[in-house]
Amino acid sequence: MQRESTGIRNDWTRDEVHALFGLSFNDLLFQAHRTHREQFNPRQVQISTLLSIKTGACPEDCAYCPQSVRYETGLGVEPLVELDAVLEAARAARDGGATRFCMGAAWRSPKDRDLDRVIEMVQAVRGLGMETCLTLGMLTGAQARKLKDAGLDYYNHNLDTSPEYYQEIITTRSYDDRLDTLQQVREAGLNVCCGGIIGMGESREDRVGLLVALANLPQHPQSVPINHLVRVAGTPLQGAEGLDPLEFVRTIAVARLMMPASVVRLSAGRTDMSDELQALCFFAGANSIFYGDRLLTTDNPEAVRDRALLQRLGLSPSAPAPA
Ligand code: SAM
Ligand code: DTB
Ligand code: SF4
Repeated sequence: MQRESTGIRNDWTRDEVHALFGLSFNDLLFQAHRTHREQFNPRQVQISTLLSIKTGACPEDCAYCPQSVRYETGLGVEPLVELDAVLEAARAARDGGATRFCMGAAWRSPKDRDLDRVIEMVQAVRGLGMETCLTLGMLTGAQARKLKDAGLDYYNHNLDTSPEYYQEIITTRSYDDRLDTLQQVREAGLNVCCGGIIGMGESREDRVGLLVALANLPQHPQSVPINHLVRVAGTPLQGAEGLDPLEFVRTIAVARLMMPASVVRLSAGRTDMSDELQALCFFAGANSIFYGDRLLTTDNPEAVRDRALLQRLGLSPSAPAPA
């Protein structure tokens, strides 16, 4: 377990976290930004690019997801992509300034045969000098160790929301399944990328519950993606009620205070955010983004817009961690 002497805690109570959310906006942002500066260079943002390596026809029923086979979202189904296509996309991402390449597959969990092909992709992308991240669904301990041995840097697996609200969003696997995969990934020695989605019609109590679940893991995830729901037509959440953007900023700020040394990623949903809102998120402690015109299947801001944004804010891409 982590120790309080390092300023890293994993014994947060929901009451404490409600108190943080309840601070005046200026007090919350001041505290979060101060913590951010103690831990990070506030002028640097880590940049990752995503590629969907297997798209659509997923058997799971995640209510937010355009890739579930259960919803009519008009998305084409694509089998596992060829290695050459992955390399080409990774090279373009690297040349555009990304330091990490994240590959996502619409699987409940990978088959061992598929994992071997994905491992070839990881090794090829590492050969370009980039960090690698995968998100492939649930993993066994043996699969997590195999990925670690192959040189994978990060594994993404999100808790998505609070344990209570989770059942409203996904019925085909449980919160405990998610926690189990996270344990396998952590114990294999991989860096953990784990966060959630905000704006799914959840209450503040659920946002508190998500952050408590993340911060009270035995070790804080090294990377914490905070996604804003992308409302995709055909999914059950297409009509989810909009969230006050300042509540989204508060969520980032509270994540920064609870997990001070973790990289907090301002993830999906930036296309609909103004530059000013994103600037507030960076001030509140976000220090990573996905860069490139696509996320997995939905749009991300165009690279040219992001370059201009970073320049306007005086932010620059951070170098990858030494291997
Ligand atoms: N199938 C694997 C899994 O679910 O673990 C990996 C791919 S899945 C698409 C990766 C993550 O994308 C999900 O955990 C979810 O947090 C995020 N995501 C999917 N659809 C989204 C949406 N419409 N808006 C925001 N985030 C979304
Ligand atoms: C994460 O938390 N967000 C990314 C990444 N991890 C894999 C995915 C966002 C997906 C948004 C919907 C889509 O493009 O399909
Ligand atoms: Fe499948 Fe992942 Fe989408 Fe859920 S989030 S439906 S597991 S691709």
